[in-house]
Amino acid sequence: MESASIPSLALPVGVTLDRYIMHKQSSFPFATGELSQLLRDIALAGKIIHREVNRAGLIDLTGGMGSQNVQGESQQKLDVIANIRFKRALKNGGEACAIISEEEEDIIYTGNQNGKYIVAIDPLDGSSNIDVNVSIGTIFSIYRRVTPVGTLPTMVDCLQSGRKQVAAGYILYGSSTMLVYSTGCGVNGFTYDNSLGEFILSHPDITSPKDGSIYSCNDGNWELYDESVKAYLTDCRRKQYTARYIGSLVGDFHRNLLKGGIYLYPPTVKSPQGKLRLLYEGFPLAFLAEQAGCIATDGTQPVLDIDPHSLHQRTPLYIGAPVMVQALSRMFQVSRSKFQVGFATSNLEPGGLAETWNRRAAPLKPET
Ligand code: AFP
Repeated sequence: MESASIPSLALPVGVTLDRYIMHKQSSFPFATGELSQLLRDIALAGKIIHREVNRAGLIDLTGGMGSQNVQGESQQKLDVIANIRFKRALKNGGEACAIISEEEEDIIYTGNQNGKYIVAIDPLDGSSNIDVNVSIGTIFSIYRRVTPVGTLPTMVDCLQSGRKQVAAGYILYGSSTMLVYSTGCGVNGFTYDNSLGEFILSHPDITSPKDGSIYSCNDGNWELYDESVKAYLTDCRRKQYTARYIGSLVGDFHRNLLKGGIYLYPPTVKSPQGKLRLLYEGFPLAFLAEQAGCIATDGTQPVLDIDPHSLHQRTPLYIGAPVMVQALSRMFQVSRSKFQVGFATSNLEPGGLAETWNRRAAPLKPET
């Protein structure tokens, strides 16, 4: 029998991701294990990216490719590598019939027409931070296909409501590598143990604080923000909240999830629909946020209620602690009622309503 002092000499390692996934699967009597396998495929690719990210500076993996992705953003070598790694893992796994990736314009057919699932993925988000050793991440979202198994998946499978996600998560390559995911029954976080090569449950049942004092946005865009966003941010400054912004959505979201805060990426005149992508940034993070007790809105409606109409659709994103997001939403409401028109992001386009409001709101010039 172990004496009372022995366990402290050999502390238990904890629950591995694999065991956790299997355990969760056993609580669904009709589960086939395919979603579990899909999550394990993603975790495996994540381990490989972890390895590449960690030695990037040593084996010439930093820097740009000299090419652009479908968004017109310059591709980093690791963007391309991560895309290949995830595609390969998902194709070889066999559970996914199609992939939507930030790096590719069209639906990627895996060749597994019997696969039940669709995966939307940003293989490496925040990649402009790679060269300077700042946190980056992978974001993923999983849907069950709606067209019959055995046929070629279509746009109908790929453009489903965010509420139809069966799982979503991210891998954060930061001071440690973490995988955080939800299948709709809470959010759990696993930290990668390099020596074991395993993700270990470190953050069970993540619940985010209801309120917070961190706000995260690109202050350099201030002049391009709508008046209600400026009013909210001014209030954050007045309250002496803490400004924190990495420029890696996963890192910014993760910090605020754990500590309590709000992340804002509003539409600007430059990006009238917002900069972030709905399918592989907005939807998965909104799914996790709601699961952890947070709110995600585009300024008019919950992000998960947005109707997707294209693979690389963009969205404004305000996400985080409910008290903070509600305070911001009140500012939007005031602004809407002031102008007595519905607020839509298309209104920010040149010639759109916002431009008209601004013209109307400008101080009247003397007649003569
Ligand atoms: P990259 O992957 O091209 O670096 O884009 C990352 C991102 O979409 C998101 O992760 C950041 O929050 C956001 O862009 C930062 O963008 P700004 O530089 O416009 O603040």
